[in-house]
Amino acid sequence: KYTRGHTVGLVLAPFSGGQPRGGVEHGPNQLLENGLAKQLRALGWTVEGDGPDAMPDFESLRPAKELVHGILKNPLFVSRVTQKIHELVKKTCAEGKVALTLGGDHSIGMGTVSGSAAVHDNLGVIWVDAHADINTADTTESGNLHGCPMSFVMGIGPKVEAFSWLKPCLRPSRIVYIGLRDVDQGEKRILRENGIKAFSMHEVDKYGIGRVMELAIAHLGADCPIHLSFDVDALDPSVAPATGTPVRGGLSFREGHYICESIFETGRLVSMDIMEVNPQLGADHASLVQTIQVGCSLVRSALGETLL
Ligand code: 5AB
Ligand code: MN
Ligand code: MN
Ligand code: MN
Repeated sequence: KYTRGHTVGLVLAPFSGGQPRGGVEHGPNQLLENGLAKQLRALGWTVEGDGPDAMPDFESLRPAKELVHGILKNPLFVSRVTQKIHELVKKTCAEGKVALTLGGDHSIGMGTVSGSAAVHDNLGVIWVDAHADINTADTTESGNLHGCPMSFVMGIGPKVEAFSWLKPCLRPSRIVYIGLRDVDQGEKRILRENGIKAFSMHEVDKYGIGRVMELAIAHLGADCPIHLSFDVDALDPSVAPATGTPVRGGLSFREGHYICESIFETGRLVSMDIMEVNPQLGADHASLVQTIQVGCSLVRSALGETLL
């Protein structure tokens, strides 16, 4: 069912409220403009959700008055948007389609992971990122919710009133990280205390990406559905420069694609995010084009392009 010849349901998430930099809300539009839907059709997929009026306008969900919870920025706005994304991903998955969410900032992951987990029992999440995105309302030093989605879907840390709709839906053993290299002290403690599997860049260097993917997939188990959340800042900034929080020493072009190919090979990719493409960042037009093209090409690899 999750192989070429079946259906991809696009979920467009033009949202930047989980972090302070403008531009990331144009990610979905730019990925589509670059021909993503057409490219996936060329691979044999039926693609839905890229019609002329498909782009949602989340501005209407911006609350007149925000709730206050410590230093968290826009909690109610992020909550409303991610709840909407949750419903869309859940519906798409329930219809047996691969839910492909185009971000937008990574706070959207609250909606995509919870939406997919609502349909797929025993979901395993592969989170490819320079960052662990597992801060709680207590540990975050920035207050940016794109650094928090994992703790929110796990239900760890203090309850945040705005997010009462979001029920804990992901156990620590169902998570594998790849590409980490900028993890906050509080996050390191959370990873350690919960025994969460993480292949940082150190392990990628040590074992090579081939072995890392064998271990990652083995950790999740031989027959679980898989959600891939790919933050383009996992890639080295020389490969994906147009993103809000670049960190040097990242995945190479091939390592990023190898991750996607390995997950496609399992035949168990049920949902995917491509996040944090910010067309307004990067030094020049060329870095923008490069980043958008690499985003499209990661998705194509996850949906079967590079395997013969
Ligand atoms: B991204 C940081 N840990 O919490 C924080 O880009 C960075 O979705 C978060 O991975 C980066 O603000 C969030 C310092
Ligand atoms: Mn992220
Ligand atoms: Mn990141
Ligand atoms: Mn980022």
